[in-house]
Amino acid sequence: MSATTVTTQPFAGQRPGTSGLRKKVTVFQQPHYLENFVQSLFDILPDRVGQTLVLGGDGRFHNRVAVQTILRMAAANGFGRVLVGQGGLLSTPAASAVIRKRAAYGGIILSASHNPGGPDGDFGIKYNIGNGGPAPEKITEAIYQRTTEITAYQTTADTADLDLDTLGTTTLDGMVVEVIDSVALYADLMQTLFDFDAMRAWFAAGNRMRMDTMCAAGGPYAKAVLEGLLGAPAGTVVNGEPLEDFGGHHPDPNPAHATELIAAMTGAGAPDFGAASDGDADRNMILGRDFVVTPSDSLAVMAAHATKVPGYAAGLKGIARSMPTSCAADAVAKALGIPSYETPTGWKFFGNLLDADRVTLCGEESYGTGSDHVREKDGLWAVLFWLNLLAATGESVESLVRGHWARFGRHYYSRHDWEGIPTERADALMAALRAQLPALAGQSFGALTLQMADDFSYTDPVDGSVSSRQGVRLLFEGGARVVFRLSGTGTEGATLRVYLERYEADPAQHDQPTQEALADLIQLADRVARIRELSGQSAPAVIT
Ligand code: G16
Repeated sequence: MSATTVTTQPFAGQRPGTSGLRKKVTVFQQPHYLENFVQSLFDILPDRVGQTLVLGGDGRFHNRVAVQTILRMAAANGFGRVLVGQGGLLSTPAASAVIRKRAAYGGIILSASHNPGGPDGDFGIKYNIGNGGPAPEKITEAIYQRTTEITAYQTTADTADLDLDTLGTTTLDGMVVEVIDSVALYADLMQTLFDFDAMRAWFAAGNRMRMDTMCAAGGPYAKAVLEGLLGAPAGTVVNGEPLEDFGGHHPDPNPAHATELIAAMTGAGAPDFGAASDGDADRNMILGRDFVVTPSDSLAVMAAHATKVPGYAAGLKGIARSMPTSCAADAVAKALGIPSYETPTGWKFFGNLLDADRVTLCGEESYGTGSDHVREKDGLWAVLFWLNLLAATGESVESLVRGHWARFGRHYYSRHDWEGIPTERADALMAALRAQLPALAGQSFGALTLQMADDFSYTDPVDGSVSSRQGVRLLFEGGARVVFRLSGTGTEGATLRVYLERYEADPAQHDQPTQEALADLIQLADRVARIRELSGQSAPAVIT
Protein backbone atom coordinates (compact mmCIF):
# COMPACT_ATOMS: atom_id res chain seq x y z
CA MET A 1 0.00 0.00 0.00
CA SER A 2 1.32 3.43 -0.87
CA ALA A 3 -1.44 5.82 0.16
CA THR A 4 -0.51 9.43 0.44
CA THR A 5 -2.21 12.28 2.28
CA VAL A 6 -2.83 15.56 0.48
CA THR A 7 -3.69 18.66 2.50
CA THR A 8 -6.63 20.71 1.29
CA GLN A 9 -9.09 23.41 2.31
CA PRO A 10 -12.88 23.40 2.14
CA PHE A 11 -14.71 24.77 -0.92
CA ALA A 12 -17.93 26.64 -0.28
CA GLY A 13 -21.14 25.33 -1.81
CA GLN A 14 -20.61 21.56 -1.98
CA ARG A 15 -24.13 20.79 -0.75
CA PRO A 16 -25.81 18.19 -3.01
CA GLY A 17 -29.06 19.36 -4.65
CA THR A 18 -32.07 17.38 -5.83
CA SER A 19 -29.76 14.74 -7.27
CA GLY A 20 -26.12 15.07 -6.21
CA LEU A 21 -23.58 17.84 -6.58
CA ARG A 22 -23.86 19.55 -9.98
CA LYS A 23 -21.55 22.36 -11.08
CA LYS A 24 -19.85 23.66 -14.18
CA VAL A 25 -17.02 21.42 -15.47
CA THR A 26 -14.64 24.32 -14.79
CA VAL A 27 -15.62 24.23 -11.12
CA PHE A 28 -14.89 20.50 -10.92
CA GLN A 29 -11.56 21.04 -12.72
CA GLN A 30 -10.21 23.13 -9.85
CA PRO A 31 -7.45 21.26 -8.00
CA HIS A 32 -8.88 19.29 -5.04
CA TYR A 33 -12.55 20.15 -5.80
CA LEU A 34 -13.69 16.63 -6.73
CA GLU A 35 -11.26 15.10 -4.24
CA ASN A 36 -12.71 17.10 -1.35
CA PHE A 37 -16.22 15.90 -2.11
CA VAL A 38 -15.19 12.27 -2.57
CA GLN A 39 -13.11 12.23 0.62
CA SER A 40 -16.01 13.82 2.52
CA LEU A 41 -18.21 11.00 1.25
CA PHE A 42 -15.67 8.33 2.23
CA ASP A 43 -15.19 9.94 5.65
CA ILE A 44 -18.85 9.49 6.52
CA LEU A 45 -18.75 5.80 5.48
CA PRO A 46 -16.74 4.46 8.42
CA ASP A 47 -17.26 0.79 7.57
CA ARG A 48 -16.01 1.17 3.99
CA VAL A 49 -12.81 -0.85 4.41
CA GLY A 50 -12.84 -3.97 2.26
CA GLN A 51 -16.21 -3.08 0.70
CA THR A 52 -17.28 -3.13 -2.96
CA LEU A 53 -18.12 0.10 -4.75
CA VAL A 54 -19.74 0.56 -8.18
CA LEU A 55 -18.39 3.41 -10.31
CA GLY A 56 -19.41 4.88 -13.65
CA GLY A 57 -20.97 7.86 -15.33
CA ASP A 58 -22.84 9.18 -18.32
CA GLY A 59 -19.69 9.60 -20.41
CA ARG A 60 -19.73 13.37 -20.48
CA PHE A 61 -16.60 15.51 -20.63
CA HIS A 62 -14.44 15.00 -17.50
CA ASN A 63 -15.98 11.56 -16.84
CA ARG A 64 -12.78 9.60 -17.53
CA VAL A 65 -10.58 11.97 -15.52
CA ALA A 66 -12.93 11.78 -12.56
CA VAL A 67 -13.17 7.97 -12.70
CA GLN A 68 -9.37 7.68 -12.49
CA THR A 69 -9.23 10.12 -9.57
CA ILE A 70 -11.93 8.25 -7.67
CA LEU A 71 -10.32 4.86 -8.29
CA ARG A 72 -7.07 6.07 -6.73
CA MET A 73 -8.91 7.57 -3.77
CA ALA A 74 -11.01 4.44 -3.26
CA ALA A 75 -7.84 2.34 -3.14
CA ALA A 76 -6.18 4.69 -0.66
CA ASN A 77 -9.33 4.69 1.48
CA GLY A 78 -9.34 0.93 1.84
CA PHE A 79 -12.16 -0.22 -0.46
CA GLY A 80 -11.74 -3.88 -1.41
CA ARG A 81 -13.13 -3.80 -4.95
CA VAL A 82 -14.51 -1.33 -7.46
CA LEU A 83 -16.78 -2.43 -10.30
CA VAL A 84 -16.31 0.16 -13.02
CA GLY A 85 -18.32 0.33 -16.25
CA GLN A 86 -16.28 -0.23 -19.42
CA GLY A 87 -14.88 3.09 -20.61
CA GLY A 88 -16.18 4.60 -17.37
CA LEU A 89 -19.73 4.39 -18.74
CA LEU A 90 -22.74 3.30 -16.70
CA SER A 91 -26.23 4.68 -17.15
CA THR A 92 -27.83 5.66 -13.85
CA PRO A 93 -30.36 2.78 -13.89
CA ALA A 94 -27.64 0.30 -14.90
CA ALA A 95 -25.48 1.48 -11.98
CA SER A 96 -28.44 0.89 -9.68
CA ALA A 97 -28.96 -2.59 -11.15
CA VAL A 98 -25.28 -3.48 -10.70
CA ILE A 99 -25.22 -2.28 -7.07
CA ARG A 100 -28.20 -4.50 -6.32
CA LYS A 101 -27.22 -7.58 -8.29
CA ARG A 102 -23.61 -7.58 -7.10
CA ALA A 103 -24.65 -6.69 -3.52
CA ALA A 104 -22.25 -3.75 -3.51
CA TYR A 105 -21.87 -1.45 -0.54
CA GLY A 106 -22.81 1.55 -2.71
CA GLY A 107 -21.93 3.37 -5.88
CA ILE A 108 -20.69 6.66 -7.25
CA ILE A 109 -22.46 7.94 -10.36
CA LEU A 110 -20.86 10.73 -12.35
CA SER A 111 -23.61 12.62 -14.11
CA ALA A 112 -25.27 15.98 -14.47
CA SER A 113 -28.17 14.13 -16.08
CA HIS A 114 -30.02 16.25 -18.63
CA ASN A 115 -27.75 19.29 -18.22
CA PRO A 116 -25.53 20.15 -21.23
CA GLY A 117 -22.01 18.66 -21.36
CA GLY A 118 -18.63 19.54 -22.84
CA PRO A 119 -15.80 21.70 -21.47
CA ASP A 120 -18.21 24.62 -20.87
CA GLY A 121 -21.06 22.40 -19.73
CA ASP A 122 -21.97 20.77 -16.44
CA PHE A 123 -20.60 17.88 -14.43
CA GLY A 124 -22.01 16.06 -11.44
CA ILE A 125 -21.44 13.38 -8.84
CA LYS A 126 -23.82 11.52 -6.60
CA TYR A 127 -23.67 8.64 -4.17
CA ASN A 128 -26.08 5.70 -4.20
CA ILE A 129 -26.50 3.44 -1.19
CA GLY A 130 -26.61 -0.36 -1.02
CA ASN A 131 -30.26 -0.59 -2.12
CA GLY A 132 -29.12 0.92 -5.44
CA GLY A 133 -30.89 4.22 -4.84
CA PRO A 134 -29.78 7.81 -4.32
CA ALA A 135 -28.51 8.54 -0.83
CA PRO A 136 -31.22 9.96 1.42
CA GLU A 137 -31.00 13.49 2.77
CA LYS A 138 -29.38 12.50 6.06
CA ILE A 139 -26.40 11.13 4.12
CA THR A 140 -26.13 13.98 1.59
CA GLU A 141 -26.31 16.45 4.45
CA ALA A 142 -23.57 14.60 6.36
CA ILE A 143 -21.35 14.70 3.24
CA TYR A 144 -21.96 18.43 2.95
CA GLN A 145 -21.12 19.07 6.60
CA ARG A 146 -17.88 17.14 6.14
CA THR A 147 -16.97 19.25 3.06
CA THR A 148 -17.08 22.35 5.26
CA GLU A 149 -14.35 21.09 7.58
CA ILE A 150 -12.15 18.86 5.42
CA THR A 151 -8.38 19.35 5.72
CA ALA A 152 -6.91 16.37 3.85
CA TYR A 153 -7.67 13.53 1.45
CA GLN A 154 -6.12 10.16 0.70
CA THR A 155 -4.96 9.01 -2.70
CA THR A 156 -2.38 6.63 -4.12
CA ALA A 157 1.21 7.70 -4.61
CA ASP A 158 1.13 6.14 -8.08
CA THR A 159 -0.84 8.41 -10.42
CA ALA A 160 -0.72 6.28 -13.59
CA ASP A 161 -4.13 5.87 -15.26
CA LEU A 162 -5.73 2.42 -15.35
CA ASP A 163 -7.02 0.85 -18.57
CA LEU A 164 -10.81 1.30 -18.39
CA ASP A 165 -11.55 -0.06 -21.85
CA THR A 166 -10.56 -3.71 -21.48
CA LEU A 167 -12.96 -5.99 -19.62
CA GLY A 168 -11.31 -7.83 -16.75
CA THR A 169 -9.69 -7.47 -13.39
CA THR A 170 -6.56 -5.66 -12.18
CA THR A 171 -5.39 -4.41 -8.81
CA LEU A 172 -4.53 -0.94 -7.61
CA ASP A 173 -2.68 -0.76 -4.31
CA GLY A 174 -4.34 -3.95 -3.13
CA MET A 175 -7.83 -2.97 -4.31
CA VAL A 176 -9.41 -5.07 -7.05
CA VAL A 177 -10.59 -3.05 -10.06
CA GLU A 178 -13.07 -4.98 -12.19
CA VAL A 179 -13.98 -3.42 -15.55
CA ILE A 180 -17.47 -4.74 -16.27
CA ASP A 181 -19.63 -4.81 -19.41
CA SER A 182 -21.78 -1.68 -19.01
CA VAL A 183 -24.85 -3.21 -20.65
CA ALA A 184 -25.02 -7.00 -20.08
CA LEU A 185 -26.40 -7.19 -16.54
CA TYR A 186 -28.99 -4.50 -17.27
CA ALA A 187 -30.11 -6.19 -20.51
CA ASP A 188 -30.54 -9.48 -18.59
CA LEU A 189 -32.71 -7.72 -16.03
CA MET A 190 -34.98 -6.28 -18.76
CA GLN A 191 -35.54 -9.81 -20.09
CA THR A 192 -36.92 -10.89 -16.73
CA LEU A 193 -39.58 -8.15 -16.83
CA PHE A 194 -40.89 -7.87 -20.39
CA ASP A 195 -42.36 -10.13 -23.08
CA PHE A 196 -39.46 -10.10 -25.52
CA ASP A 197 -41.23 -12.51 -27.91
CA ALA A 198 -44.25 -10.22 -28.23
CA MET A 199 -42.05 -7.17 -28.77
CA ARG A 200 -39.97 -9.04 -31.37
CA ALA A 201 -43.21 -9.95 -33.16
CA TRP A 202 -44.29 -6.28 -33.07
CA PHE A 203 -41.14 -5.27 -34.96
CA ALA A 204 -41.31 -8.30 -37.25
CA ALA A 205 -44.84 -7.26 -38.28
CA GLY A 206 -43.37 -4.07 -39.72
CA ASN A 207 -44.18 -1.64 -36.92
CA ARG A 208 -41.57 1.10 -36.68
CA MET A 209 -40.00 2.93 -33.79
CA ARG A 210 -37.59 5.86 -33.37
CA MET A 211 -35.55 5.91 -30.17
CA ASP A 212 -33.47 9.07 -29.69
CA THR A 213 -30.76 8.58 -27.07
CA MET A 214 -29.48 12.14 -27.59
CA CYS A 215 -25.76 11.19 -28.04
CA ALA A 216 -25.72 10.19 -24.39
CA ALA A 217 -25.32 7.17 -22.12
CA GLY A 218 -28.51 5.44 -23.27
CA GLY A 219 -27.22 4.66 -26.77
CA PRO A 220 -25.39 1.38 -26.11
CA TYR A 221 -28.25 0.07 -23.96
CA ALA A 222 -30.96 0.94 -26.49
CA LYS A 223 -28.96 -0.50 -29.39
CA ALA A 224 -28.22 -3.74 -27.55
CA VAL A 225 -31.83 -4.28 -26.49
CA LEU A 226 -33.88 -2.82 -29.37
CA GLU A 227 -31.68 -3.49 -32.39
CA GLY A 228 -29.94 -6.51 -30.85
CA LEU A 229 -32.30 -8.60 -28.73
CA LEU A 230 -35.57 -7.38 -30.26
CA GLY A 231 -34.52 -7.33 -33.90
CA ALA A 232 -35.56 -3.73 -34.59
CA PRO A 233 -34.04 -2.51 -37.86
CA ALA A 234 -30.66 -0.77 -37.69
CA GLY A 235 -31.28 2.96 -37.42
CA THR A 236 -34.18 2.54 -34.98
CA VAL A 237 -31.88 4.09 -32.37
CA VAL A 238 -30.76 7.55 -33.46
CA ASN A 239 -28.07 9.71 -31.85
CA GLY A 240 -26.90 6.41 -30.39
CA GLU A 241 -23.19 7.11 -29.94
CA PRO A 242 -22.33 8.58 -26.53
CA LEU A 243 -20.33 11.80 -27.03
CA GLU A 244 -18.54 13.87 -24.40
CA ASP A 245 -20.52 16.97 -25.38
CA PHE A 246 -23.71 15.10 -26.42
CA GLY A 247 -23.09 16.40 -29.94
CA GLY A 248 -23.80 19.91 -28.67
CA HIS A 249 -27.37 18.89 -27.82
CA HIS A 250 -29.16 19.52 -24.56
CA PRO A 251 -29.89 15.87 -23.63
CA ASP A 252 -33.20 16.64 -22.00
CA PRO A 253 -36.12 14.70 -23.47
CA ASN A 254 -38.94 17.23 -23.42
CA PRO A 255 -40.81 19.22 -26.07
CA ALA A 256 -38.28 22.08 -25.86
CA HIS A 257 -35.16 19.98 -26.41
CA ALA A 258 -36.36 16.91 -28.33
CA THR A 259 -37.56 18.96 -31.29
CA GLU A 260 -35.82 16.68 -33.84
CA LEU A 261 -37.72 13.67 -32.49
CA ILE A 262 -41.04 15.50 -32.39
CA ALA A 263 -40.57 16.57 -36.02
CA ALA A 264 -39.74 12.97 -37.01
CA MET A 265 -42.89 11.74 -35.25
CA THR A 266 -45.12 14.15 -37.17
CA GLY A 267 -47.05 13.30 -40.34
CA ALA A 268 -48.35 10.21 -42.10
CA GLY A 269 -44.93 8.59 -42.69
CA ALA A 270 -43.85 8.87 -39.06
CA PRO A 271 -42.95 5.76 -37.04
CA ASP A 272 -45.59 4.15 -34.81
CA PHE A 273 -43.70 4.74 -31.60
CA GLY A 274 -41.19 7.41 -30.57
CA ALA A 275 -39.12 7.74 -27.43
CA ALA A 276 -36.11 9.54 -26.02
CA SER A 277 -33.82 9.24 -23.02
CA ASP A 278 -31.56 11.81 -21.35
CA GLY A 279 -27.87 12.24 -20.52
CA ASP A 280 -27.66 9.38 -18.02
CA ALA A 281 -30.60 7.44 -19.51
CA ASP A 282 -32.88 7.61 -16.48
CA ARG A 283 -35.46 9.93 -18.01
CA ASN A 284 -37.84 9.03 -20.82
CA MET A 285 -40.21 10.72 -23.21
CA ILE A 286 -42.99 8.78 -24.96
CA LEU A 287 -44.59 9.73 -28.27
CA GLY A 288 -47.03 8.27 -30.75
CA ARG A 289 -47.49 9.45 -34.31
CA ASP A 290 -48.51 13.12 -34.03
CA PHE A 291 -48.97 12.61 -30.31
CA VAL A 292 -46.85 13.53 -27.26
CA VAL A 293 -47.59 11.80 -23.93
CA THR A 294 -47.09 13.85 -20.76
CA PRO A 295 -44.98 12.07 -18.14
CA SER A 296 -47.84 12.23 -15.63
CA ASP A 297 -50.21 10.54 -18.09
CA SER A 298 -47.51 8.02 -18.96
CA LEU A 299 -47.26 6.87 -15.34
CA ALA A 300 -51.05 6.60 -15.07
CA VAL A 301 -51.43 4.60 -18.30
CA MET A 302 -48.60 2.26 -17.31
CA ALA A 303 -50.22 1.68 -13.93
CA ALA A 304 -53.65 1.04 -15.41
CA HIS A 305 -52.28 -1.60 -17.84
CA ALA A 306 -49.45 -3.00 -15.72
CA THR A 307 -50.82 -6.53 -15.44
CA LYS A 308 -50.37 -6.95 -19.22
CA VAL A 309 -46.59 -6.84 -18.66
CA PRO A 310 -45.09 -10.11 -17.33
CA GLY A 311 -42.99 -8.50 -14.58
CA TYR A 312 -46.10 -6.83 -13.15
CA ALA A 313 -48.72 -9.50 -13.92
CA ALA A 314 -49.32 -10.08 -10.21
CA GLY A 315 -50.53 -6.49 -9.85
CA LEU A 316 -49.15 -3.37 -8.20
CA LYS A 317 -48.63 -2.87 -4.47
CA GLY A 318 -48.98 0.88 -4.70
CA ILE A 319 -48.02 3.90 -6.78
CA ALA A 320 -45.90 6.89 -5.77
CA ARG A 321 -45.53 10.21 -7.54
CA SER A 322 -43.70 13.39 -6.72
CA MET A 323 -45.94 16.16 -5.40
CA PRO A 324 -45.85 18.35 -8.55
CA THR A 325 -46.69 15.35 -10.79
CA SER A 326 -50.35 15.34 -11.85
CA CYS A 327 -52.93 13.37 -9.88
CA ALA A 328 -53.69 11.12 -12.89
CA ALA A 329 -51.94 8.15 -11.25
CA ASP A 330 -53.92 8.65 -8.02
CA ALA A 331 -57.13 8.02 -9.95
CA VAL A 332 -55.73 4.70 -11.19
CA ALA A 333 -54.59 3.71 -7.71
CA LYS A 334 -58.06 4.43 -6.40
CA ALA A 335 -59.68 2.30 -9.11
CA LEU A 336 -57.23 -0.53 -8.39
CA GLY A 337 -57.81 -0.25 -4.65
CA ILE A 338 -54.10 0.25 -3.91
CA PRO A 339 -52.38 3.04 -1.99
CA SER A 340 -50.91 6.11 -3.66
CA TYR A 341 -48.16 8.27 -2.16
CA GLU A 342 -47.17 11.88 -2.79
CA THR A 343 -43.48 12.60 -2.12
CA PRO A 344 -41.21 15.63 -2.54
CA THR A 345 -39.34 16.07 -5.84
CA GLY A 346 -36.27 13.81 -5.99
CA TRP A 347 -36.10 10.10 -6.73
CA LYS A 348 -34.42 9.51 -3.37
CA PHE A 349 -37.80 9.96 -1.68
CA PHE A 350 -39.16 6.80 -3.37
CA GLY A 351 -36.42 4.57 -1.93
CA ASN A 352 -38.00 3.80 1.43
CA LEU A 353 -41.43 3.12 -0.09
CA LEU A 354 -39.88 0.69 -2.58
CA ASP A 355 -37.73 -1.02 0.04
CA ALA A 356 -40.75 -1.43 2.31
CA ASP A 357 -42.73 -3.03 -0.56
CA ARG A 358 -45.36 -0.32 -0.35
CA VAL A 359 -45.14 0.69 -4.01
CA THR A 360 -44.28 -0.96 -7.32
CA LEU A 361 -44.38 1.98 -9.75
CA CYS A 362 -43.07 5.52 -9.23
CA GLY A 363 -43.11 8.54 -11.49
CA GLU A 364 -42.37 12.20 -11.83
CA GLU A 365 -43.51 14.98 -14.13
CA SER A 366 -39.84 15.59 -14.98
CA TYR A 367 -39.89 12.63 -17.42
CA GLY A 368 -38.97 10.02 -14.83
CA THR A 369 -40.67 6.65 -14.42
CA GLY A 370 -39.48 3.52 -12.69
CA SER A 371 -40.37 0.48 -10.63
CA ASP A 372 -39.07 -1.76 -7.88
CA HIS A 373 -36.67 -3.50 -10.34
CA VAL A 374 -34.01 -0.88 -9.44
CA ARG A 375 -33.95 2.18 -7.17
CA GLU A 376 -33.58 4.83 -9.89
CA LYS A 377 -35.88 6.04 -12.59
CA ASP A 378 -35.19 4.12 -15.76
CA GLY A 379 -35.55 5.52 -19.28
CA LEU A 380 -35.22 2.37 -21.39
CA TRP A 381 -37.31 0.36 -18.94
CA ALA A 382 -40.19 2.83 -19.43
CA VAL A 383 -39.79 2.63 -23.20
CA LEU A 384 -39.89 -1.18 -23.08
CA PHE A 385 -42.95 -1.03 -20.82
CA TRP A 386 -44.80 1.02 -23.46
CA LEU A 387 -43.50 -1.20 -26.26
CA ASN A 388 -44.75 -4.26 -24.36
CA LEU A 389 -48.16 -2.57 -24.00
CA LEU A 390 -48.31 -1.76 -27.72
CA ALA A 391 -47.41 -5.36 -28.54
CA ALA A 392 -49.83 -6.86 -26.00
CA THR A 393 -52.84 -4.68 -26.86
CA GLY A 394 -52.35 -4.03 -30.58
CA GLU A 395 -53.29 -0.42 -29.83
CA SER A 396 -51.44 2.77 -30.75
CA VAL A 397 -49.89 5.15 -28.24
CA GLU A 398 -52.62 7.69 -28.93
CA SER A 399 -55.49 5.23 -28.56
CA LEU A 400 -54.09 3.97 -25.24
CA VAL A 401 -53.95 7.52 -23.87
CA ARG A 402 -57.33 8.57 -25.24
CA GLY A 403 -58.89 5.41 -23.85
CA HIS A 404 -57.35 6.28 -20.51
CA TRP A 405 -58.81 9.81 -20.54
CA ALA A 406 -62.23 8.44 -21.47
CA ARG A 407 -62.13 6.12 -18.47
CA PHE A 408 -60.45 8.28 -15.82
CA GLY A 409 -60.87 11.84 -17.11
CA ARG A 410 -58.04 14.04 -18.36
CA HIS A 411 -55.58 15.84 -16.11
CA TYR A 412 -54.43 18.73 -18.29
CA TYR A 413 -50.88 19.40 -17.22
CA SER A 414 -47.94 21.66 -18.01
CA ARG A 415 -44.76 22.93 -16.38
CA HIS A 416 -43.40 26.39 -17.06
CA ASP A 417 -39.70 26.92 -16.30
CA TRP A 418 -38.46 30.45 -15.73
CA GLU A 419 -34.72 29.99 -16.12
CA GLY A 420 -31.67 32.10 -15.31
CA ILE A 421 -33.28 34.21 -12.58
CA PRO A 422 -30.69 35.86 -10.30
CA THR A 423 -30.74 33.77 -7.10
CA GLU A 424 -31.66 36.69 -4.80
CA ARG A 425 -34.64 37.59 -6.98
CA ALA A 426 -35.87 33.98 -7.06
CA ASP A 427 -35.50 33.68 -3.28
CA ALA A 428 -37.38 36.94 -2.81
CA LEU A 429 -40.18 35.73 -5.08
CA MET A 430 -40.58 32.50 -3.10
CA ALA A 431 -40.42 34.40 0.22
CA ALA A 432 -43.14 36.79 -0.93
CA LEU A 433 -45.27 33.85 -2.03
CA ARG A 434 -44.82 32.05 1.28
CA ALA A 435 -45.69 35.22 3.19
CA GLN A 436 -49.04 35.40 1.37
CA LEU A 437 -50.08 31.84 2.13
CA PRO A 438 -52.15 32.45 5.27
CA ALA A 439 -54.23 35.10 3.51
CA LEU A 440 -54.84 33.10 0.32
CA ALA A 441 -56.98 30.17 1.45
CA GLY A 442 -60.68 30.61 0.69
CA GLN A 443 -60.12 33.37 -1.87
CA SER A 444 -61.78 33.19 -5.27
CA PHE A 445 -60.10 34.03 -8.54
CA GLY A 446 -62.78 34.18 -11.22
CA ALA A 447 -64.24 30.70 -11.48
CA LEU A 448 -61.46 29.24 -9.31
CA THR A 449 -61.85 28.98 -5.54
CA LEU A 450 -58.77 28.28 -3.52
CA GLN A 451 -59.33 25.40 -1.14
CA MET A 452 -55.91 25.24 0.43
CA ALA A 453 -52.55 27.01 0.14
CA ASP A 454 -49.45 25.62 1.85
CA ASP A 455 -45.75 24.83 1.64
CA PHE A 456 -45.54 21.07 1.09
CA SER A 457 -44.06 19.08 3.93
CA TYR A 458 -43.48 15.33 3.78
CA THR A 459 -43.22 12.84 6.59
CA ASP A 460 -41.70 9.61 5.30
CA PRO A 461 -44.19 6.89 6.32
CA VAL A 462 -41.37 4.36 6.71
CA ASP A 463 -38.71 6.12 8.79
CA GLY A 464 -40.63 9.17 9.98
CA SER A 465 -38.10 11.67 8.59
CA VAL A 466 -39.58 15.06 7.76
CA SER A 467 -38.75 17.16 4.68
CA SER A 468 -40.31 20.60 4.77
CA ARG A 469 -40.47 23.60 2.39
CA GLN A 470 -40.81 21.34 -0.64
CA GLY A 471 -42.93 23.64 -2.78
CA VAL A 472 -45.80 26.10 -2.48
CA ARG A 473 -49.12 24.57 -3.44
CA LEU A 474 -52.34 26.31 -4.41
CA LEU A 475 -55.11 23.72 -4.42
CA PHE A 476 -58.45 24.69 -5.94
CA GLU A 477 -61.91 23.24 -5.69
CA GLY A 478 -62.44 20.72 -8.49
CA GLY A 479 -58.86 19.46 -8.42
CA ALA A 480 -56.96 22.26 -10.18
CA ARG A 481 -53.50 22.96 -8.76
CA VAL A 482 -50.63 25.39 -9.16
CA VAL A 483 -47.29 24.52 -7.56
CA PHE A 484 -44.21 26.72 -7.32
CA ARG A 485 -40.71 25.56 -6.44
CA LEU A 486 -37.12 26.34 -7.27
CA SER A 487 -35.14 23.71 -9.19
CA GLY A 488 -32.41 21.90 -7.28
CA THR A 489 -30.47 20.69 -10.32
CA GLY A 490 -29.37 23.84 -12.15
CA THR A 491 -25.88 25.32 -12.11
CA GLU A 492 -26.52 28.93 -13.14
CA GLY A 493 -28.80 31.31 -11.25
CA ALA A 494 -32.17 29.92 -10.25
CA THR A 495 -34.97 28.24 -12.19
CA LEU A 496 -38.52 28.77 -11.00
CA ARG A 497 -40.74 25.84 -11.88
CA VAL A 498 -44.46 26.50 -12.08
CA TYR A 499 -46.57 23.34 -12.33
CA LEU A 500 -50.14 23.69 -13.61
CA GLU A 501 -52.90 21.12 -13.54
CA ARG A 502 -56.64 21.03 -14.22
CA TYR A 503 -58.96 18.03 -14.17
CA GLU A 504 -61.56 17.56 -16.90
CA ALA A 505 -64.00 14.67 -16.60
CA ASP A 506 -66.05 15.39 -19.75
CA PRO A 507 -64.71 13.47 -22.81
CA ALA A 508 -66.18 16.16 -25.08
CA GLN A 509 -63.63 18.55 -23.53
CA HIS A 510 -60.55 16.36 -23.95
CA ASP A 511 -59.28 17.91 -27.18
CA GLN A 512 -58.33 21.39 -26.04
CA PRO A 513 -54.78 22.59 -26.59
CA THR A 514 -53.13 22.21 -23.17
CA GLN A 515 -52.00 25.82 -22.78
CA GLU A 516 -55.54 27.01 -23.58
CA ALA A 517 -57.07 24.57 -21.12
CA LEU A 518 -54.73 25.95 -18.44
CA ALA A 519 -54.88 29.63 -19.47
CA ASP A 520 -56.73 30.88 -16.37
CA LEU A 521 -54.28 29.05 -14.05
CA ILE A 522 -51.28 30.43 -15.98
CA GLN A 523 -52.58 33.97 -15.52
CA LEU A 524 -53.38 33.38 -11.89
CA ALA A 525 -49.90 31.99 -11.18
CA ASP A 526 -48.28 35.10 -12.60
CA ARG A 527 -50.63 37.39 -10.69
CA VAL A 528 -50.26 35.69 -7.31
CA ALA A 529 -46.48 35.18 -7.50
CA ARG A 530 -45.78 38.38 -9.52
CA ILE A 531 -43.47 36.26 -11.65
CA ARG A 532 -42.79 38.72 -14.47
CA GLU A 533 -42.28 41.61 -12.09
CA LEU A 534 -40.06 39.84 -9.54
CA SER A 535 -38.10 37.57 -11.92
CA GLY A 536 -37.36 40.31 -14.42
CA GLN A 537 -38.19 37.83 -17.23
CA SER A 538 -40.95 38.17 -19.78
CA ALA A 539 -41.74 34.52 -20.52
CA PRO A 540 -40.87 30.99 -19.41
CA ALA A 541 -37.86 29.50 -21.22
CA VAL A 542 -39.25 25.96 -21.27
CA ILE A 543 -42.86 24.77 -21.40
CA THR A 544 -43.42 21.04 -21.06
C1 G16 B 1 -33.48 14.86 -10.74
C2 G16 B 1 -34.21 14.08 -9.69
C3 G16 B 1 -35.67 14.06 -9.99
C4 G16 B 1 -36.20 15.46 -10.16
C5 G16 B 1 -35.39 16.20 -11.21
C6 G16 B 1 -35.73 17.67 -11.32
O1 G16 B 1 -33.54 14.19 -11.95
O2 G16 B 1 -33.75 12.77 -9.58
O3 G16 B 1 -36.31 13.41 -8.95
O4 G16 B 1 -37.53 15.43 -10.54
O5 G16 B 1 -34.03 16.13 -10.87
O6 G16 B 1 -35.40 18.29 -10.14
P1 G16 B 1 -35.46 19.86 -9.99
O7 G16 B 1 -36.87 20.25 -10.27
O8 G16 B 1 -35.03 20.12 -8.58
O9 G16 B 1 -34.52 20.44 -11.02
P2 G16 B 1 -32.26 14.04 -12.88
O10 G16 B 1 -32.74 13.30 -14.09
O11 G16 B 1 -31.80 15.44 -13.17
O12 G16 B 1 -31.27 13.30 -12.05
